[in-house]
Amino acid sequence: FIKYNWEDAFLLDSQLTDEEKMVRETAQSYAQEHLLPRVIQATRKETFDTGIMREMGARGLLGSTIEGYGCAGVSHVAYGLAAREIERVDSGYRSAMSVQSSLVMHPINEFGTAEQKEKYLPRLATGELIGAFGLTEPNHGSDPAGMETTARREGSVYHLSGSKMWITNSPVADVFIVWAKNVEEGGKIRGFILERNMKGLSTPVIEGKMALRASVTGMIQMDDVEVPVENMLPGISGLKGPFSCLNKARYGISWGVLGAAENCLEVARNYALDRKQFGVPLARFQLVQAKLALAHSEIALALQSCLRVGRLIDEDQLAVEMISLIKRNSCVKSLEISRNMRDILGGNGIADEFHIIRHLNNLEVTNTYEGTADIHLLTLGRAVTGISAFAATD
Ligand code: TGC
Ligand code: FAD
Repeated sequence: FIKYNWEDAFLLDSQLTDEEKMVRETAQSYAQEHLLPRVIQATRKETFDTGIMREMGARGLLGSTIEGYGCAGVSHVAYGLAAREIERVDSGYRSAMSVQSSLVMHPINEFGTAEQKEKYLPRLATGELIGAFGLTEPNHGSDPAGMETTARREGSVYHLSGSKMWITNSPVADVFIVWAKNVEEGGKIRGFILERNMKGLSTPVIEGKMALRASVTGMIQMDDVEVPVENMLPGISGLKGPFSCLNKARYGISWGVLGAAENCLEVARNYALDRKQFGVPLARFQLVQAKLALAHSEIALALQSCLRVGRLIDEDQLAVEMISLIKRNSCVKSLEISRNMRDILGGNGIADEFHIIRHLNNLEVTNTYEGTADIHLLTLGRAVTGISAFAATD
């Protein structure tokens, strides 16, 4: 037998290529040296430093799975490993990377024209341009099929009207991928590329979030915004468009939240070894060990599942339900882990200098965005039974 390494239970390291390890190390050193020192103040003040996008771009972390246009062209496993390292510091920073990579660059790369790709991808890859993705609306979150935003063509422009809610990066974005119902196609959903300077577009900040405070969130309000016809994404129509982007982003979240959970475990373990009560370290108590051992087990199992799905994506063998399975599992387990690790710190567990309470609050959001835990459960329920239970009329 080999000696058990609790920090790498199933020898994940040995299943990675040299390139994947290199990407992980790049993301890890960037996150620890440049993001960690900023995160407490950013969270207290609810600010997002847009320079972070250029810093990520300089390290090849934006649109990293895309070939060409200045992107790194690495595997999906490498992308997942990078998400894990960034989110080890904060889910909000991983959000910024995910949105840019999976929700803005990916649809342009997959569904855009050659001109759209040339125009936007190189500058999104460096972080010179910041992107946002508008699907959710005030009246339609889990059911985007009901969206009310419309696009109405008149000559060489589409007129877009409607509003998008809870949009990561929208107040600081230069480019917006907005999904709207095209009136001339009987309400078929289409994707449009909007730019900051378009008349009728505004992006108010949503203030007072008690989670993901190091990420900026806002609305996209469109009051008859004129969008040139060449800014429509021609390669996709219907909900498949936004959902294809979500597959990628949800996959990244599945890895990312485990980084946050690992950080909670690391902090709680160190604390339990140092802190004494009843004359012995907290780590001596069976109830504390149980919490640490369970957290460790769930993280190890979840990492293997993410690795497996990443390999299947790279082999073109993905079924979308696999993403629902790992997105929900990683998010639900990480949230539970963060709660249990916070408990081990007692009163100190609510102090931001120990990081866990910030992760815990962030993990409430990761459980909700990109499809709530229950929506993914229903997706799996549909796969198991063949019966859709999303709507009362299903
Ligand atoms: P349904 O009838 O199941 O499907 C409609 C069409 O879409 C296709 N499809 C998919 N295609 C690709 N990938 C997937 N995962 C797909 N899921 C479905 C499907 O084949 C069908 O195509 P077609 O050609 O037959 O028309 O759709 P439904 O209306 O019944 O909805 C199902 C449901 C509830 C699962 C879906 O609406 C859903 O996933 N709701 C959750 C909404 C959501 O995730 N919103 C995320 C907003 S973006 C965000 O949160 C970003 S956070 C960013 C950050 O900061 O990190
Ligand atoms: P609702 O859909 O109203 O759901 C409320 C509750 O009802 C949930 O518990 C849900 O599980 C439950 N529920 C709903 N339908 C069913 C059902 N059929 N059966 C059982 N239970 C059900 N969106 C974007 O488009 N772009 C972004 O960049 C983005 N960033 C975000 C950033 C943050 C910080 C947050 C909080 C959200 C962001 N979102 C974004 C929106 C996010 O995707 C939605 O919040 C999410 O999809 C849930 O929608 P909702 O908030 O409208 O909740």
